[in-house]
Parts: sequence; structure tokens; C-alpha cells
Amino acid sequence: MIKTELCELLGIEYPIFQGGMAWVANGELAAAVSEGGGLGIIAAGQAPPDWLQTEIQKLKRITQKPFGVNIMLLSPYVEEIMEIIIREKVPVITTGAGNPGKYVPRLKEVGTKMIPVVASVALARRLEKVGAAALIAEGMESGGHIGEICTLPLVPQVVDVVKIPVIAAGGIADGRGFLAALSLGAAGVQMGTRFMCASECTIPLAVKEAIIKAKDRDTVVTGQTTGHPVRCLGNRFTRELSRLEREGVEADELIKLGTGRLQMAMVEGNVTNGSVMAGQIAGAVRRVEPAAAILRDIVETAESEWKKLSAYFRGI
Ligand code: TUI
Repeated sequence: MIKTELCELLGIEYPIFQGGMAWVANGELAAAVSEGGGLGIIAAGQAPPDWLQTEIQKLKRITQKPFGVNIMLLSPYVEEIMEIIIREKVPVITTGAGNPGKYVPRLKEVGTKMIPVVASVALARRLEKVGAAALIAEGMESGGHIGEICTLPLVPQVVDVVKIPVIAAGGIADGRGFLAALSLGAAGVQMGTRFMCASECTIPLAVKEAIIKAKDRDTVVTGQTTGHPVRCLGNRFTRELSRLEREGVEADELIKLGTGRLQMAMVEGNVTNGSVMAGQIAGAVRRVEPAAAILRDIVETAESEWKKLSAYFRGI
């Protein structure tokens, strides 16, 4: 048993979110995580609004439990997506890659809780002031679009300046990471990479196998010069991108080259030429298993690790 204020705030059993991963986190995965007691999140990514509508309906057919939608603020469809969120009375939205402050008043009217991802203390302060229900402090160990600070220094610095619950993300895939996050003052965690290997996750098996095969140093960050640094598994695509970046190729050209690559990996299963976004903890993900088993494992491991730690303080 583990309960934090986040469980009460959102009506969930475990304070564990499944990250809103574009082209990965659909209604099926999110429903499995929510049904397993965590918070499943459908990622709107840059998909057209009717895709999101369908996925929400799919999820609602599988589970009655609370769920979330992740809004990638660089999406051209943000306004239409907000309309769907409001119409469907989605319980929680998480946001990434920008500042969602201007949407808070509309969301509050329908009771949708806004939980933005922040990668800095300054944005955390700002978004608490405008009415965020909680914050996800995401370190640069994460997969996908990242900030500059690691989870270990970011989480306590965010916790120290806000009163709302903080969820730690980046570099967490098991009960030890979960317990460490709680020790830093977080009220919960968000995990992406481990849930990519959930049985209910519909990405091609080749991507799951690439994650399971990955070792500690197998992720790389590309796109530093474009202003949108992205972490993914190193492959032919990232080597080519890094070479062009070193040669000083313009950001516009690099962005063009990256377009469609996430879909190539996550839908077509092309792990050589696609962008296999995954976090540094990929090296610790060992198998494909149901989302509910992942959630149980995290909580059970955290509890046994907690007992081990408390023995240190009792001098045993
Ligand atoms: O958003 C993510 N992860 C993502 S989004 C994505 S799709 C994409 N693909 C290519 C280029 C860009 C995006 C893949 N992975 N995580 C949450 C996150 N948000 N990480 C960092 C941030 C962030 C960054 C800057 C949040 C706010 C911010 O600044 C806003 C401001 O105004 O200060």
C-alpha cells in the first residue's frame, strides 16, 4: 500500500503516471495503466483532433477510471484539442514543450486539472501561480524533448518553491527510482520508457526489443542546435543527424530531416532510420509485461527497499 496526496487529488490507487508519449500512448495503453491503478495518459502529440476523440472513446469503453491527455504545445492543433478536452470533461491534462498558462481559466471551468511538465524552477513558480493542480518535474534523463537539468537536482529545487504536488520524471523505471523520487519530496512519478514495454502498448515489437537490448550509454541527444534537444536510442538516423549538426547545417534543414521519424519508428517499426525516443533508464528495462504487473512491481519493490533503508537507521 502506498498513498500520497496525489492519489487523493486525482482519485487514483498508485501515484504513478504513464508518460504522454506521442505516437505511443494511445487509448489502449492509457486504459491499461488506469485500469491497473496508475494514471494512463493519451498523447495527443501532433495527431489530428479526430484521432484523439477516437482514442478517448476507446479508453472509456475499457475503463471508468481517471485518465489524462498530454498536449504537446508545439502541435498545430492545440486549440481544437482543447475543445475536445473541455467537451469530453477529461479529468487531467499534462502539457509539454511550452507554457500552458493561458489555457488554465477555461480548463478550471470544467474541472479539468492541469499538470504541466516543467524543466526549470522558474516555469514551476509561474505555473503554480496561474493555477496548475500539480507539476511534473522532468529531468534530462527522459526520452524525447528534454530540458537541461537532471532529475536528482531538479526535483528538490522545484519541491522547495511550490506548495502543489510535484511528480518526478526522467530516469525512473522501478521501485528504487520511485522511492528515491519520494525521498526528494515528490508525491509521485511519471514513467515513459518502461511503459513502452507494457504488453498493452501497441508499438511494434522491434521497438520494445531495441529498448530491452539497450545498455546504459545507448541513448544520445540530438537537435541541440535547433533549440529542441531530443533524446533517443542511437542509430543510423542519429549518427547522420549528429554529423550534419557538427558540420553546421542550418536548424531548418535538421528539423526537416527529423520530420516523420518518430512515426517511422513507433508505427512502422523502423529502429534504424526512425527516431526511437527513449530515456537513459532504457538499459534497466528487461521485459515486456502487462501494465498492471509493472505498477505492482514498482510498489512492491519500493516497499521492500524502504524496509531495507529503514534498517540502516535502526542500526541493524
Ligand atoms: O514534451 C516533452 N517530451 C516530448 S515532446 C515530443 S514531440 C517533439 N518532437 C520533436 C521536437 C520537439 C517535440 C517528444 N518528447 N516533455 C516535456 C517537456 N517539456 N520537456 C521539456 C519541456 C519544456 C521545455 C521548455 C517545458 C517548457 C519549456 O519552456 C516553456 C517556457 O515558456 O519557458
